[in-house]
Amino acid sequence: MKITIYGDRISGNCLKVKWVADRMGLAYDWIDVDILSGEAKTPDFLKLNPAGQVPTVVLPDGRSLAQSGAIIWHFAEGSDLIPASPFDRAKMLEWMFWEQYSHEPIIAVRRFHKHYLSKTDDEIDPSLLVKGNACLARMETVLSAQRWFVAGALSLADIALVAYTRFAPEGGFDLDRYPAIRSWISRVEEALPIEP
Ligand SMILES: N[C@@H](CCC(=O)N[C@@H](CS)C(=O)NCC(=O)O)C(=O)O
Repeated sequence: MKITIYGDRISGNCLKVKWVADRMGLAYDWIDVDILSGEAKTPDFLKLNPAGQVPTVVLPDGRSLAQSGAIIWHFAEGSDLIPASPFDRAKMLEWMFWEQYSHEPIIAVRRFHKHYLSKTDDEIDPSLLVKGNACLARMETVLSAQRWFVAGALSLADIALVAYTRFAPEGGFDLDRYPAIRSWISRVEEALPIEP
């Protein structure tokens, strides 16, 4: 029995799960769930994940798991994607929680409104651009001094953060302003590897 991953490739949260599953060499079936047409809210899907969201995975024993951060932690347990030292593991979680609370709700949301809902800049909350650039500036400062977010090596923190950062231009964010971020994106893409 394989793992089943329910996901939509337009979603960075789903891609995090795919990349970690691929990096770990896990056998899985990928089921496309079109979030734009409401497939995550059908009665059948809600039985798998009552929150009506992807990514959702069903493990070979039938148990299901949601939330990209929880899934990638489960998939990567015991691997080099999770640092060995307790402090570094906690630091990795610090970045992953920051991504979910302060980065994804801004950069991914602006991308969704601009790129997928085709809203003009005037129709999008102007604070998203300001806050998104503040996030990117924070990352740029860190990545100007180090190659990876935690413990000198690729970890789940980089994977969580790269997912929507590499899509930031679709949200109207100019990554040419952030050369250290651009180099880091290339490093993460090469290390995983990520298909273009
Ligand atoms: N914090 C969750 C976010 C899950 C989420 O918001 N999923 C979106 C796609 S990125 C979704 O399923 N949207 C469909 C909907 O709400 O109908 C995670 O990291 O997995």
